[in-house]
Amino acid sequence: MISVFLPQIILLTKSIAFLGFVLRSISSMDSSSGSEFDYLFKLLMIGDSGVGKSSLLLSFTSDTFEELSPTIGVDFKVKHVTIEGKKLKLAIWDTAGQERFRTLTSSYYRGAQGIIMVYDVTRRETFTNLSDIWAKEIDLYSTNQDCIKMLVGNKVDKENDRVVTKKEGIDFAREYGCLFIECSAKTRVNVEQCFEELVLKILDTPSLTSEGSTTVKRNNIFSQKPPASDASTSGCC
Ligand SMILES: Nc1nc2c(ncn2[C@@H]2O[C@H](COP(=O)(O)OP(=O)(O)OP(=O)(O)O)[C@@H](O)[C@H]2O)c(=O)[nH]1
Ligand SMILES: [Mg+2]
Repeated sequence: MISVFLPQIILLTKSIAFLGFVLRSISSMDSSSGSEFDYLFKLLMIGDSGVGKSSLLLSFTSDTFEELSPTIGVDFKVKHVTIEGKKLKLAIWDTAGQERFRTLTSSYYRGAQGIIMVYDVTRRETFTNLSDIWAKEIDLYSTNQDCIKMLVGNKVDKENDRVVTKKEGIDFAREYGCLFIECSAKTRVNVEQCFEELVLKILDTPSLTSEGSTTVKRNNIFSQKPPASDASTSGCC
């Protein structure tokens, strides 16, 4: 009997551990950098497994590049930045690209002001899946009509293996109304620019920064509603 429920029990245990990790991350960030900020933005990273979402996030938040395991469910990091004199708290959700987590990750689109769609310039299917899968996911699950999308072609350090041209990226971004950048989590080329350009565009969009939007202004992240999917039952991490 127990063996029937064993996978659910494992997932529940992992979920509780993940929730604890999230709360610890948030509180440690707050205590180290102060809780003062002008805006809290929720950013979401999506794209096929292996395109480098977690590596980009690590590169951005910790200036490091290391071999990572595929993300299980979702991961979460906070980064404080000051842009154009505004103190910003970025809550960045890094989703798993593997299909088996799709129902779980779909609930994390809610309330995001920015969505980063990542593909691997050396793997064409990760590019074609942008229109086949990821743009459709955004249409279905994003709740912010004016949410800013950023298309990111990652792994440009592997120029010899490139199969998706820069022009194809630009054309896609134009068609889908996204910002666009090519970068490398490994060499850190354009990594900061990627997040900075996205945030600048969010700051430039009144509906995303005005009172009454889902942006939390001068407030604590604990007052923000958690994603619709309850991490304690979703099997994340
Ligand atoms: N050469 C190179 N390798 C990279 C780069 N970014 C990521 N990788 C490698 O690509 C592989 C996948 O990276 P991840 O960051 O785990 O990919 P992911 O998109 O988070 O994958 P999932 O969590 O499964 O969705 C790892 O072996 C990374 O070391 C990059 O810019 N250049
Ligand atoms: Mg990952």
